[in-house]
Amino acid sequence: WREQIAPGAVVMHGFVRDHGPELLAAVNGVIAQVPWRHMTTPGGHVMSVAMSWCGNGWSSDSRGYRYSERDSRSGKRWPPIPTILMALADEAAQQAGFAPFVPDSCLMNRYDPGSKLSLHQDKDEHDFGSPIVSVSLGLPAVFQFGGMQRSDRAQRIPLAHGDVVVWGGPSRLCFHGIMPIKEGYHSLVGPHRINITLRKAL
Ligand code: MD5
Ligand code: FE
Repeated sequence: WREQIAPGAVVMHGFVRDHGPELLAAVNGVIAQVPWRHMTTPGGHVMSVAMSWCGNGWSSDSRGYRYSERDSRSGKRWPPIPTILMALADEAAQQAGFAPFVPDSCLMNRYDPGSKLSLHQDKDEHDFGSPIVSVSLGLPAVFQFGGMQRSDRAQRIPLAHGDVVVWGGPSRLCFHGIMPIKEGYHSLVGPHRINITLRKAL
């Protein structure tokens, strides 16, 4: 079922529940080329979440966060976004009421038990008019969904394997985070939660 949790924010429960194996195969294809890595924040902290990406890639260093077409070390483009993810992003965005969506960037987050993502805003994309489509696989999570101010009270939204959330309109710039993941094992994904976000970044 579908749940609107704020203007522009739609949770599509179980939207990709039947496509786990294909989605995981797409993730593993990217991981083979861009192995999971723990990034250091501009503040010098190593993140508990491991990341990989395709399309326009993500990087974080002492100068801040940036998207780029190429791996600055090898000079090569990051791998392309798998077709199944392009199709899913467009389908979910349109069903949530947004215009056809052609993402150019795909960030993948792997959470092991105990990993968390602190409250933050996504504001490094150049285009805030496009939504972000987020896909949850594997272990469940509790999503914190706040307001435009860090201090705004956050709702707690459970996210399960196969859930898709479309974040657009006024919700696009809300503070959000992921509570520490509980110990567990998912039959397809193992002892992890994987989140895939599709974005128009550049
Ligand atoms: C996750 N990832 O579950 C989340 C899903 C990230 C990140 O937060 O930055 O990689 S995306 C959730 C999201 C995106 C854009 C806006 C809002 C939430 N929001 O307004 O709440 O790994
Ligand atoms: Fe985020």
